[in-house]
Amino acid sequence: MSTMHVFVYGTLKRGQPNHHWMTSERPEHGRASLVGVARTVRPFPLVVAGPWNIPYCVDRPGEGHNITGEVYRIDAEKLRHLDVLETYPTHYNRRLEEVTLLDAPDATPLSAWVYLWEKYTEDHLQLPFLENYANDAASERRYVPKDQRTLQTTC
Ligand code: PCA
Repeated sequence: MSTMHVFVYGTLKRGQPNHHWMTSERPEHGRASLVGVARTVRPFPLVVAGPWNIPYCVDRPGEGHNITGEVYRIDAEKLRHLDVLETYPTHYNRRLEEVTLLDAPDATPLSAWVYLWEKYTEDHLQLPFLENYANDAASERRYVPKDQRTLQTTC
């Protein structure tokens, strides 16, 4: 069976609101196993944006920070399952990016799928650039789960 890596930096991380998409083991949802905490080799702007406070890794490599997230080994079914959540390719795009495991900083970087945001505007680039996303209770920008998005908006 072919496996690959995905690097998650937002709501799919452990302790975040969509992590159950990683751990679901229904056969049609595929399989994922945690490899470790990692950081992107290239910096990116990581922002929380829009009416639902969604974390976005903006597709402008070279700006922002080396982003901290988690790498998982996944099968093709899990990638298809995550694509449903992320509405790939109409909402997010995804690309293979190099990431370094924090506990193996001298090892060859891994190539991992990352969901990237190409549809940014100048407004996105005015937001604070994060290094490590967390949807914590104290945040003013609480993530609104997909099934709670009743707000109609033109954003
Ligand atoms: N989910 C994906 C992309 C942003 C998000 O919230 C992730 O965690 O990497």
